[in-house]
Amino acid sequence: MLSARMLLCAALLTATTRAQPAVHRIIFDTDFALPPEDDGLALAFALNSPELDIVGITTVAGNYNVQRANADVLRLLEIANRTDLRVYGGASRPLVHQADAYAKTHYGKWWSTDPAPPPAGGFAKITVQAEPAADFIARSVLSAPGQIEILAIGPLTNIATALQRQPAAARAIKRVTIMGGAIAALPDGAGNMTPNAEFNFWVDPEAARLVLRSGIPIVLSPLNVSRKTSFDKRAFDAVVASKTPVARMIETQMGPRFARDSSFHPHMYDEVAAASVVDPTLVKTQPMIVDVDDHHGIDYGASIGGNEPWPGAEGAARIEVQYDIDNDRFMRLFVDRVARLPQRR
Ligand SMILES: [Ca+2]
Repeated sequence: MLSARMLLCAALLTATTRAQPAVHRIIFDTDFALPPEDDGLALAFALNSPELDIVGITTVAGNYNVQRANADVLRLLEIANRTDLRVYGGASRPLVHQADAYAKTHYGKWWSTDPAPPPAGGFAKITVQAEPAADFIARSVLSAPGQIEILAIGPLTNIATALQRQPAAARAIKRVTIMGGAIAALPDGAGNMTPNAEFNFWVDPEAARLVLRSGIPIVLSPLNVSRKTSFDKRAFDAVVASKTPVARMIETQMGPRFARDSSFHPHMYDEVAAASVVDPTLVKTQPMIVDVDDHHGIDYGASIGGNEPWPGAEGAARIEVQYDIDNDRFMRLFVDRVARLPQRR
């Protein structure tokens, strides 16, 4: 029979456990570039969020090529004194998508073969791991089934490649939170690369379709919710005032832009996806069937979401789609976290 003292101890232990934030073991999959790119701000946020245990960072071509993603992310880890984290170089090209004249004259340098320019402060001394990103993803999730999530904030090439090489990985991944897509059936659902296609999905439509159809539990953070947010001068000033090494880098990278135009207020994309893992109550989601058009026609890369199955979407999966955000609370959390001094774990 349990004594009163033992029951009290058990109650205290339960209360202590409840007070701790839930820790998410995540792989941070990114078409990285330093701020003003959103991946840079999202990683600055993630590094200072005790709810996130980053088990590895994987890079992919998207905003720029993978050489630049590697150089910039390694540099941010040095600035943030987080060289304990490992970076795995990923896909330099989408699964199928070939760069054409449209790709080369519109946003994105995923197709470029240029060497990476030196990031702010010069190239980092640390380097990427020898293991390719897709192999790291598959190995990690298969060695800890049901425990590891992926925060996917670039084209989904690495995850799709991991699933092609190791199909069993789909059942081992706990969840993927994706910044990608735009849902026309919800408000603010236009594309930003073509009239209907969002950039990450458009760069690698075949990968996006494969991952969305994989059966992995997925939360989608589409353009619809990004368009309700912005990183304005007030938020910038609050981050800069902390004078941490990361804040000084953000000031160097973004200060001239805000100095030219104090009304500059870029939307927040990857930052929303990251914050929604830390605090899911920041966003509202609804279940929808979402699929991606991989026909090389006028809607290549467009995501389509519906409440019920429709012809052509056979095999598409029902996922959680973010459609609204408490922007004031999100911004408070974002600024608070980015302005902290990074801590090694
Ligand atoms: Ca990104």
